Amino acid sequence: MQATMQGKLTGRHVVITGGGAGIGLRTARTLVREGAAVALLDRDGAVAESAARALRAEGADAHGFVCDVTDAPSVSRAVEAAHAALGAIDGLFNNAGIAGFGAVHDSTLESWKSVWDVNVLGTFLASKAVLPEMVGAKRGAIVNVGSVAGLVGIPNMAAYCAAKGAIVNLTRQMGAEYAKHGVRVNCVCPGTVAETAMGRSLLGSDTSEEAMNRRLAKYPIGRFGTPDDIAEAVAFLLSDAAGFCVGSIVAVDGGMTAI
Ligand code: NAI
Ligand code: 1HS
Repeated sequence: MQATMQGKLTGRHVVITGGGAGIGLRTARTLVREGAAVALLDRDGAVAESAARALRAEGADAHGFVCDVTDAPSVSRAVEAAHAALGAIDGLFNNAGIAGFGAVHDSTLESWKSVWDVNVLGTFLASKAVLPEMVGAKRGAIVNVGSVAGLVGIPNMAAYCAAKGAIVNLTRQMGAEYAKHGVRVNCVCPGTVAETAMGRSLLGSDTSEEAMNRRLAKYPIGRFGTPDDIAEAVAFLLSDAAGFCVGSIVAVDGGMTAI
C-alpha cells in the first residue's frame, strides 16, 4: 500500500495578522508546509504582498493584503479579500502586536492606547470579522498571541503586560463561548524571540553581556526562543490534533514562567 503525505492542516484556509514579518511570516511557512493556504494581513501592505509572492514562488497558495488591525473597516476589507482569494476562512492567527516600554507613572497616554489598540482591539476586530462564518460552518480554530508578559509582571512594560494579560483572559472567554459552536480558541504565550524586529528592539535597549546574561538567566532552557518554536505550537493548536484544547494558554517560553 502506498502512503500519501497529508499535512495536519491540509485544506485549511488561515488568516494571519501581522503576517508580513517575524513570527507571523515564519508561522505562515509552517502552516503552508502542513498543507494550509494562507492570507497574510499586515499594516505594511508591500511587505505582506512580497512575503506572499515569495511563498507562492515556493508553491504555496498565499496572498498578501494591507490591513491595520486597529481599524474596523480595514479589517473587514482585508478579511473579505482573504475570503475571495482562499474561500471560507477556518483558521485565524491573531499575531499582530506591538510592544511599548514604560512603567505606569511614566507611560504616555498615546503609547498606552496604541499598545492596547494593536494587541487587544486588533484581536477583537479580526476575531469578530471571521467568527460569523466559522460559527455558521460549525468549524474553525483561532490562536491568539499572548506573551510571558501576559502571565507575569515585567518591569518597564506596563501597557504591554496589561494588554497581553487581557488577551490571555479573552482567550478563555472566547474558548468557553465558541466551543459549542465548533470553534476552538487558544493562546500561545511566547518568551523572548530574539531574532524578530520586536525581539531586537526589546534586547537592543541594553546589549551589554551583563544585561544579556541577566535576561537569559530567566530562561531555564538557556536560550531565547525562535520563530520556529512558536510556529510549531500554533500549527498544532490550529489543527484537529488539538481537538480537546479549548481556552488553553500554552506557554512556549523555555520554562521562563515555570520558575
Ligand atoms: P514583529 O514586530 O517582528 O512583527 C510584527 C508584524 O505585525 C509586523 O509585520 C508589523 O508590520 C505587523 N503589525 C504591527 N502593527 C500592526 C497593525 N496595526 N495591523 C497589522 N499588522 C501590524 O513582531 P514579532 O516578534 O513577530 O511578534 C509577533 C507577535 O508575537 C506580537 O503579538 C508580539 O507581541 C508577540 N510576541 C513576541 C515576542 C518576541 O520576543 N518577539 C515574545 C512574545 C510575544
Ligand atoms: C516582547 C515579548 O513579548 C517578550 S516580554 C519578556 C521579556 S524578558 O523579560 O523575558 O526578557
